[in-house]
Formats: sequence, structure tokens, C-alpha cells
Amino acid sequence: MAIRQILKDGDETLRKKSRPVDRFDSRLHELLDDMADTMYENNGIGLAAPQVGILRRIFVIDLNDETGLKEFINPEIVEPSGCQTATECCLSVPDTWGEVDRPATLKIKAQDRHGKLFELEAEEILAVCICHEYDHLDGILFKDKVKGELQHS
Ligand code: GNR
Ligand code: NI
Repeated sequence: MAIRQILKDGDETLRKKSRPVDRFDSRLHELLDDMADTMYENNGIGLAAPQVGILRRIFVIDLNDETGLKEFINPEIVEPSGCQTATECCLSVPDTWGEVDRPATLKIKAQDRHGKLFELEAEEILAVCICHEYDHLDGILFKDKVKGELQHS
């Protein structure tokens, strides 16, 4: 268990494309545990591996509801449908927010920490968060997609 440092906008690592995970070993489990700790410590609802300097296709989400911590490895978004607009922020772009269009619903196929494939249907803030985290795996930040003004505090 360790809190890892979150890279900030301007760090070139955040702009790189992450590679798939191919080993579901204890090192992966340690990274996943650290990512959850780091997300909770920073009061985030999601965290992607490149935000802690690891260019692998991994993210974690916890919406602070009864559904708990979710881990996604090698995710694929399928059947995105509709459109919703939400106000987003990012732990790598502090004190900044803005409106982003995302699919209203989607399905995500991913592997769990043991490599087992699963599928989940998402809507509302879960769909928003999945898209936000997925973008991090391709070097995309929410600020690239903000419509209208990017807001600062
Ligand atoms: O904590 C976070 N909150 C949030 C709010 C609206 C849309 C997306 C997010 S994700 C963000 C944490 C983060 O930066 N994940 O990459
Ligand atoms: Ni983010």
C-alpha cells in the first residue's frame, strides 16, 4: 500500500499511448492497490495508470456509492450510444473544470486483476468516468474536449 505521485498537465508521459497489460501478477496487484489508495487520498472518483507514470492500459473507478471499487484492465468501450454533457475535472489538471460531451450509455469489456474477462453496462456518471479514464490511456485529457470555456478557480 502506497500513495503514488500524480503527474500534472505538461508532463509528456500524460500524452503517450499506454500499452496492454500482459502479466497478471503480484506487481500488477500492487499497482492496482496503490492506484486505489492514491485515488482515495486525492478524493478522486477515478484514476488511470498513466497518471501515476505507468503507461499500461489500467484504470480504477470508485463513485463513492454502494457499487464500490472497480478495476479495469485492457478495457474496450463498445456500443457507445446517445450523448450527455457533464462537468468534468481531473486530478492531473488541478483547479480546472469544463463541460464535455460523452456517450449517454456504453458497454465496457475489460479484464479483472486475474485476467478474467468481464462486461459492464454503464450510464450517467459511470459512463462519463469510464470515457474520461479511457482517454487517459490514449494520452487524451478532458481539457482537449471541453466545449466552451475551460474554467479555473
Ligand atoms: O475525480 C475525478 N472526478 C471527475 C469528475 C467528473 C468527470 C470525471 C472525473 S475523473 C476525476 C479523477 C481523474 O482525474 N481521473 O482521471
Ligand atoms: Ni483524469
